[in-house]
This record gives sequence, structure tokens and C-alpha cells, in this order.
Amino acid sequence: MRNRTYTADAEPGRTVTVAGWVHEIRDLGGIAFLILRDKTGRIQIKFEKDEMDDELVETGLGVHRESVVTVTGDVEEEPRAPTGVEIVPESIEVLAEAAPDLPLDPSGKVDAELSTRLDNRTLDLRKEEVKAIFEIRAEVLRAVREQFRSIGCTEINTPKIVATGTEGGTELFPITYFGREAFMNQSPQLFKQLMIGSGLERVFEIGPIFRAEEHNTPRHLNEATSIDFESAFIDQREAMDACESVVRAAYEAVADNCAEELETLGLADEFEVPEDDFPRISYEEAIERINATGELDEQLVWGDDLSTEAERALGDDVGGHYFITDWPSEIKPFYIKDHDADPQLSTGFDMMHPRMELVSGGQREHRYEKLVEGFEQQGLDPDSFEYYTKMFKYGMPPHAGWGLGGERLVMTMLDLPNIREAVLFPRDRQRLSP
Ligand code: AMO
Repeated sequence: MRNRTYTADAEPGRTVTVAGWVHEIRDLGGIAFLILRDKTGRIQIKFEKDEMDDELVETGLGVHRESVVTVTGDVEEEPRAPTGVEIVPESIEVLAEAAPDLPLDPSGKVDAELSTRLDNRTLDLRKEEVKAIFEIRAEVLRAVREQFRSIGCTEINTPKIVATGTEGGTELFPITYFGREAFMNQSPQLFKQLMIGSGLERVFEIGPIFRAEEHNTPRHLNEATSIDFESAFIDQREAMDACESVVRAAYEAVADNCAEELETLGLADEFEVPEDDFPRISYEEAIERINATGELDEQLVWGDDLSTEAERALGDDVGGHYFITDWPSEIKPFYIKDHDADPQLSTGFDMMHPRMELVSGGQREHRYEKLVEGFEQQGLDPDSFEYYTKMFKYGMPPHAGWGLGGERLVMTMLDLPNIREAVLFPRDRQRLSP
């Protein structure tokens, strides 16, 4: 629509055509109002029944809520209108009539269960506070991309249909690929590492990862968005620096550019950009601190993975984003390098929000012999990863990187109770459509 004006730009003294959804109709007798909503806000359309053409009044007030209309008319100042202006209509056209029985009330007056909302996501996204989440998500991704570019990364896109898994066999989704077994990729891990030996050296990818997670939890998805980083000639410490800079850039961009959305979500006062450096706590210190909180029924011992309760206890203790470094080698994947001085200790790290893990990463094993040894130790067949290991024979620099869960970043940033709130169309154990 070439001559369309957004409601936010409708200035008094002009004749405009606005387009959007019928948010509400308020009939007070001699006078009635249609509230029209578009992506920028709402505007009041005034109908003075006695002074207007009957057909115009009938069309404007007879239309069902959430129908799509265009209205042409003069914009006038009106202090009593919700936005201080209103439109006196000359013509109104119904472009798409909505059925009277809506499965979900987009005005938000009637609460709906999350599952009803997700079943009717299109209508759900007409709510300001739901739309705000996705405006912020878009800003986070924009800022993350910009930050990666500013530290010299090239954006890559790698295959999502693959021959092998990388993050543990039980979480794979098998598919049939022209009669052969294939899988949905769990992580761009091996592909991003292969780029390290290429001329690109420093890369990032934002794309889907697929995990056949056993559990339906508020923080797991079966299809998630992974924000991946990998760089040649850096160690795990420099990878952590990059991680911190990307997360901070996302927070800064939201603070700078999403004031309205934060206000809509009721977060305007409490939203904080993490200012201090994220503490780097070794795994050993982490288990000591967790045990010292007395929050767990059973004390942790060296070699244990951290349960949700353990993460929560430490998160409460630290109170902000932090890293856990130097994990036991045996609980980190084959591609993570061990410390040369102590092979029991790995260079793997996690970056945590007090509520949950956001990132895993580490320095990678770039030495061919050691890499193949690592496969065998973890019970994996190096032959099925030959396309990957082979390239380590032809000049693979030392390198490090990490993967950040995009939805978890948004979820923790906005204090959302469920990760599904941060995905348009979540995939979980029950949900395959829409
Ligand atoms: P990891 O498996 O820890 O590491 O995943 C990295 C981050 O991705 C997010 N994430 C998920 N988010 C929602 N639902 C899921 N099912 C899910 N699985 C993972 C988390 C997690 O911290 N290849 C390594 C990364 C690397 O070393 O570069 C990897 O995939 O926020």
C-alpha cells in the first residue's frame, strides 16, 4: 500500500490512510470508537452517528474484532483519545473479515494457557508484550552479528543434514537420505572447526541445531538456535573474552534500542547490562562452592557433572554471569583439548547465567594423533569422522570457540519463565505444528 501511514505517524492536520486490525469497538450511543492497531501502535477512529453517512457507520461498527481494515480520514487533535489524536473517517474498507469466535483474545483481557497461545501463535503475536519479545530477539541477533563482524569474523552457513552426530549419540534425530541413514545436525561443531584450517580463520554461524532431548523442560527445545564462534590462533581464554563481548553487545543493544519493548515487558527499571568482567571459576572451585552452600542433598565429588540444582546453587552464590573453566576431561567431548600439564583437566568451559548454562566452549584438539586417540577413548569410530580428521593432517592451526544458545540468551535476558516464549514455533516432544 503505497499511501499507507503508520498509526504512530498520523499527525493532526493531515488526511491519512491507516491500515491494521480492529482492536476494539466502543459504542457509547450517539458516538462510537473503533480502535485500529498496526505494528507501531493504535489509533482511535471516531464515529458521530448522526453526522455521518449511515453506510460508513455501519461498516465501521459492524465489523468483527481483529478484522483487517483500512481507514481514510482527517487526523485531529483529541486530548481524550488514548494517543492524543483521532481520525474522523471519510471511508473505510474491510480487507479481511475475522470470524467472531477467536481461539485466542489478542487484546490480552482473557488469559490463555501457553499451549493455546502456541497453537494460535499468529494471534498471540498481536499482543504487544509477545511482539516485544521477538523485536528484542531480532535486535539481539543483529547486535551479535555486528559484534562478530567487528572482531573479524566471517558469517558461515553449514549443512543441517549430516552423516554423524557430535554431541552424544542418544540425542540424534535420524532421517532417511535417499535410502541412507542420515541425521539432523546437533551442532555446527565439526564444520566450524574445518573452517579454521581454511583461509577464513575466524567464523561465526547463527543457525538451527536439533536435539532429540529426552526431557520436556522449560529450558530445552528440540530445535534451538545456536550462535557459534570459532577462531584460529586463540586459546580458551581469548575465546571467553570473545564470548563476553558478544553477550555484552547484545545487552547493550537492547538497552540502547529497545526501550519501548522493555517498558512493555515491565523491565524498564530492572534491565541491566552486565558491567563487570564475568568471573572465571574453575570446576574444582565450583564444586567446593556448591558443596559449601549446603543446598544439595549429596555432596559433589570431582568428576560429577553439575545438576540443575547444583547450577542454581552456584548461580545464586555468584549472582551474575560467570564462567566455569577447566572441566574434567572425561565429561567434555572429544574435540576439546586437555591441558598439556594435566590430561585429566580439559580446556573446556561453560558460561553461565545464574539461572542456567548459556554457552559451552573450549580450546580444540588440533593435533591429528591426539584427536584420533580422543575418538577412540570416547568409544567413537574415527573412520566415520574421516572427512573431519583428515583435514587435521594438512595444516590445522590451534583454535578455540564456543556455542551460545540463542533462546536461552533471550530467555534469561528477559526473565521469561519458559524457553518456548522466546521461539516463534517451538519444537518439543509434543509439538510438531504449527
Ligand atoms: P552444547 O551442547 O553445550 O555445546 O550447546 C551449546 C549451547 O546451546 C544451547 N543448547 C540448547 N538450548 C535449548 N535447547 C536445547 N536442547 C539445547 N541444547 C543446547 C545451550 C548450550 O549451552 N559444540 C558445542 C559448542 C562448542 O564447543 O563450540 C555444543 O554444541 O545454551
